[in-house]
This record gives sequence, C-alpha cells and structure tokens, in this order.
Amino acid sequence: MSELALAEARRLVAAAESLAVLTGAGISAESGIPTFRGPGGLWRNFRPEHLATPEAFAQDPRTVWEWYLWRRAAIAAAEPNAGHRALAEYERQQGRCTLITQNVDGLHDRAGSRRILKVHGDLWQERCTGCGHQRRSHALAYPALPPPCPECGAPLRPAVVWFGESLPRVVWAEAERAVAQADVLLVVGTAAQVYPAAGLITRARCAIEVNPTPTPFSSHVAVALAGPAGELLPALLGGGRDKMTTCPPPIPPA
Ligand code: BJW
Ligand code: ZN
Repeated sequence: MSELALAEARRLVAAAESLAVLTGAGISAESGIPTFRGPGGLWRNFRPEHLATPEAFAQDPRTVWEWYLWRRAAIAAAEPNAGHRALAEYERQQGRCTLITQNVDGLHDRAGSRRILKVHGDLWQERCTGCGHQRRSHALAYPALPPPCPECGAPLRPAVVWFGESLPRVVWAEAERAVAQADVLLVVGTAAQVYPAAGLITRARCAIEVNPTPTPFSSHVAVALAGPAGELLPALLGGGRDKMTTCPPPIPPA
C-alpha cells in the first residue's frame, strides 16, 4: 500500500464533515473470525445457499443451527481488534459517523461503537418462525435443535438475513440515508458481492476502500487502500481531526 494513497485517504477523511462506514467480514478476520469467501472462508466446505437460506433452514434446521452455534462459540472466544477499536474511537471523538455493518458477530458493539446499523441482523438475536417472538441469547448449545419458542413452541431461528430475504426495512432506510448524506463512505473488509449492501458503494459521494484483496469496486473508488483493516484503520482515522488537517512546516534549507 502506497504512502501516497494513505495520505490522500487521510486528507479526504480529515476534510469530511460526516463519515459513513460499511464493514464486512474482513474487519473481523484479524480477530480470528473466518470470512465467508476466499482462503479460510466459512463457506469453503459449505456452499452459502446450503446454509444461509430459508430453504436450507426449512429442510435441515439442525445443521443450520449447528453452524450458527459453532460461529457463536468462535466469536465468544474472540476479541475486537484494532480495526473495530479505531472505528469506535473515531465515533467517540468526532461524532457524525454512522457504521453500517453486514456482520452479525457483535464485535463492533463490544469495541464500543454506538451508532450501528446491522443490515444483515444479529447472531445473538433469535426469532420465532411461528409467532415472531424475539429474544437475545448467548447460548452456545441447546438441549434440542432447533430450540423451541418459549411462547408458542415453534422453531426459533437466528435473527439474521438469509439470501432471498428482505433486509430490515427501517435499518436499511437509515443506511441508505446515511450514505447519501455522508461526505465519505469508508468500505472495509467486504468482497462487495452481496446486494443490496454492495450497491451502497455506488451511491456514495466519495468512497475509500480498505481491503487486502481487490474487489469489483477497487478501481471505481477515490482511494483503494490495499492492506488489513487492523493496520490501516488506526493509520487512517487515528490522530484526531486537527492533527490530520495540519501540514507539517517545511524544513528550512541547511
Ligand atoms: C480483509 C481482511 C482484513 C480479509 N482487513 N479486509 C443484485 C444483483 C445480484 C443479486 C442480487 C441483487 N440484489 C439481491 C440479490 C440476491 C442476493 C445477492 O446478493 N446475491 C449475490 C451473492 C449474487 N441478495 C439477497 O438475497 C439479499 N436480500 C435481498 O436482496 O432482498 C430482496 C429480495 C427479496 C426476495 C427475493 C430476492 C431479493 C439478502 C442478502 C443476505 C446476505 N446474508 C449473509 C448471511 C448473513 C447471516 C450470517 O452471517 O450467517 O450475509 S451472506 C454473507 O455475505 C453475509 C455477509 O454479511 C455477506 C457479505 O459478505 P462479506 O462481508 O463481503 O464477506 P466476504 O467473505 O465475502 O468478504 C470478506 C472480504 O474481507 C474479502 O474481500 C477479503 O479480501 C477481505 N479481508 N481479511 C480487511 N484483515
Ligand atoms: Zn413463537
């Protein structure tokens, strides 16, 4: 990653009055959580449509639940990394920052981010397939799978968004508004292959990408920073707004 690209990205962020951030699985990679696609991806042994669809759940709810409980255990044992923390710190110091995440792992919450729009739901929430009852659960195992709803006995499911399902309406509307209003959209750790989330990138006034691997959007964004989020986000966002806008004085000739 070139120093020039980082400097240009820092200049854009420093000049921005409001920032929106779109994160994907890659931001949690340095916490040890596997991504979905690519090397070590969660889905190397499972095709996504086998597990993350309402049809898969209808056909084999036990296997789908086992996959989610396995992921819960991995996430519970993990910690937010420097990338999550840099975003939380930026929000704390600068305000005017909306975090839109495709991740269901809850690591942004644990890092201290407050204004989070979870467009693909939350792995720690469960919803009844019968009566719609919702509950929060940190269970890593259940006596029977799928667990029954305490209200009506119908199967509970993870309250996440599977392929073919609509995104939560209000949350999605807020995400669209945040991107439309932001001076800069920071796109971190997403392969940008899943829609409608990836489509947010095309609506940004100005986008900066942070990803070690090129995506379909890399050549269209204002700056593509090629590298891991845990290193690049502190470098991009750290230091505070004033410091970033101040040029160092020229060195006098000898
Ligand atoms: C690092 C790193 C480091 C590594 N630092 N980076 C338009 C066109 C085509 C298709 C569609 C379309 N609109 C809708 C569709 C259909 C479908 C879709 O998108 N299909 C495509 C796959 C073709 N979309 C939907 O069905 C959506 N619903 C919808 O559109 O509703 C309307 C509708 C209703 C009825 C019928 C049809 C439409 C719903 C999508 C739901 C996605 N759900 C999942 C599962 C969530 C629950 C769970 O977690 O189990 O969301 S799928 C999965 O992919 C998950 C993720 O949030 C999502 C995105 O993945 P992400 O985050 O990009 O991860 P990866 O692994 O792909 O990428 C990781 C990246 O990190 C890589 O680039 C690495 O390089 C990078 N990385 N280390 C920074 N250290
Ligand atoms: Zn119920």
